[in-house]
Amino acid sequence: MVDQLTKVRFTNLNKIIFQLEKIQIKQPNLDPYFSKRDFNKTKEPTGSKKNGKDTIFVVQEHQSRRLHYDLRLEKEGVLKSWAVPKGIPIEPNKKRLAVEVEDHPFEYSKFEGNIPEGQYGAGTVKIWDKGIYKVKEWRNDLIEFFPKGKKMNGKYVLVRLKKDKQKNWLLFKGRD
Ligand SMILES: [Mn+2]
Repeated sequence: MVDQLTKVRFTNLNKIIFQLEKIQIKQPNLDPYFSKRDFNKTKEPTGSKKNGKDTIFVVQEHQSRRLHYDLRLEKEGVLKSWAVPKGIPIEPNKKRLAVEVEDHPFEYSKFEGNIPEGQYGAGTVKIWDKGIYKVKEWRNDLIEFFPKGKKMNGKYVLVRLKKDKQKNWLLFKGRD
């Protein structure tokens, strides 16, 4: 016989499991990265070994079907990534669409080269800028960060567009 107290305990346990599942979903997850690629064919990195203490960023110029620039910010052992079709704004107040894409392994920050025809993102990848960065704020819908690169320098802001698909953000350079 299930008494009232047991029922309450089960309900609470389910709530806790639900919360844990939600937390897990928020953890960086490289499954989408691995599932999109055939590593017998592409030389893209599979490793996530971090070297150095600083938190790094990279922008990769990716000439695939359409030229775009991939902005990647290291967070919790992986690279949070956005594809920026029109490139990284260098001057304040120029807003650029940045489409959130799958997390990439840390070692992708060093990748340059060719992705073979027929593979996901086929084309060439070149590092456009890289360096370290500091975060002022990282929320679900707003990221304020300060990259120190050769081209990307000073205050930058990413804002998630709510009306759109949740993957669309705006990237702009703030006034320092
Ligand atoms: Mn890309």
